[in-house]
Amino acid sequence: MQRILSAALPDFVGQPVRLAGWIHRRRMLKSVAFLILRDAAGLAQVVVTDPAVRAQLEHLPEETAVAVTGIATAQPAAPGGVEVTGPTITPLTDPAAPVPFDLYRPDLRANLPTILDHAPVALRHPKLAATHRISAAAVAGFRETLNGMGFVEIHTPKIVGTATESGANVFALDYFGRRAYLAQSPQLYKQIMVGVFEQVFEVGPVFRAEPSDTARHLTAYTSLDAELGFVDDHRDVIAACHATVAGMLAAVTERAGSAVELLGVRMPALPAEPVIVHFADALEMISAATGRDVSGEPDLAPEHERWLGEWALREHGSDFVFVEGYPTRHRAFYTHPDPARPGYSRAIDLIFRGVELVSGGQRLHRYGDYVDALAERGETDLTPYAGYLDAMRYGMPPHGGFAFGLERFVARLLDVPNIRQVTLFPRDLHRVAP
Ligand code: AMO
Repeated sequence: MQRILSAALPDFVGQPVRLAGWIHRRRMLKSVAFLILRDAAGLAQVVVTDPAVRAQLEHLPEETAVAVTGIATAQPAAPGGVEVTGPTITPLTDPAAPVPFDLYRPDLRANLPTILDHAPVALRHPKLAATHRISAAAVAGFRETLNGMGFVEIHTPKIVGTATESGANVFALDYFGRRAYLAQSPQLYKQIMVGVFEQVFEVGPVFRAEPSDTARHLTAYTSLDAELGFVDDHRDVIAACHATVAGMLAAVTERAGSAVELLGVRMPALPAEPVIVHFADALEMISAATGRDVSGEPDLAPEHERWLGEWALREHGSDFVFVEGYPTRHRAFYTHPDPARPGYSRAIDLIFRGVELVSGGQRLHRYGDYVDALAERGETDLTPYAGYLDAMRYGMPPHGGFAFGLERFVARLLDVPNIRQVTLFPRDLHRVAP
């Protein structure tokens, strides 16, 4: 008999069915036993009255993978209004070892290190699984939106010869006796590929040797990158990024609606027009509001980002705010300065609920400007950048782009305090397993 998923049971009332999944919970009552079966689509109730099947169930602990055949029977009290009666149970593997927590409870009652240590089984909890369904929907939305706008998906090397973001937090590796690095971002390659396709995007892992133990940093995360050519300035980048956020949120609602409901996710407010504030104005507002002069600061501190997040919600009804015009010398070498405001750049960040979610901006595109920008940062040996700079020598249009941290996006969306709570198998200062 063909297997069906639990969600399809209502279509088979009165007929024999075959389900397969995990034993989510057993409830052994006096005259009857209930087996709650969990599969990819949800839960199904199986009613056991036959003493022999009941005796078999006694020896099949929670999480054992089984197949169940029986009759789909209408039962208003069961999930989906249908249960399975008269079952035969076939174990599909050995009885499961005791699980360190009860996966059938509405919430996983264990602390974060225990959950992460036991991730392979903890992730089966419906709420943890729902978190990652939302993550998958967000990625699907990223892809759909950019594909719809004519961007081409690319896949760039993760083993690279040069650091892209800064020399400090890069993992070095021994590459057949030579020094190589794990890619901190696809930055240089996505820019090069603008010279081929005009508009590109990539979804992939990136690596940061972050020595700090914070609730929003990982040493490996999923970067959602985009880059587009023939821009007028960074405002075109903001428009593309804003449309992408809208597409990601729509995809989460459409593709992961039941996960959103199960987790009680408060979907964020995103106005039709992006809220944009200049870096200098942001510092001025923060100084005025807090009574502490922060006007000379090179960057936004986490508490400043929090303040801006609250301001955007209060003043503009938006959970998102773009900050433009960060000081040039504190951004990466490829940052395009703002010709109208010396010292300031066309770099942007997007703050989501008070935390930086996206970085990006317009890039330099003339070869000579790169030589100068690298020299200003003490990099006079251009050999490591040779391939990249070739793209600039052979006619690169004005361009720009942006990158999201996927885990940051999901953490803010779900309003959880620690990024590790929404990361499948987090990597940090202390953790490389499981
Ligand atoms: P940046 O280094 O700011 O920019 O990274 C972009 C976004 O990635 C996320 N992020 C992280 N998430 C988890 N753990 C980390 N250690 C971590 N570091 C960064 C954040 C951040 O906003 N090449 C540029 C992007 C561009 O200009 O297109 C870059 O990588 O959400």
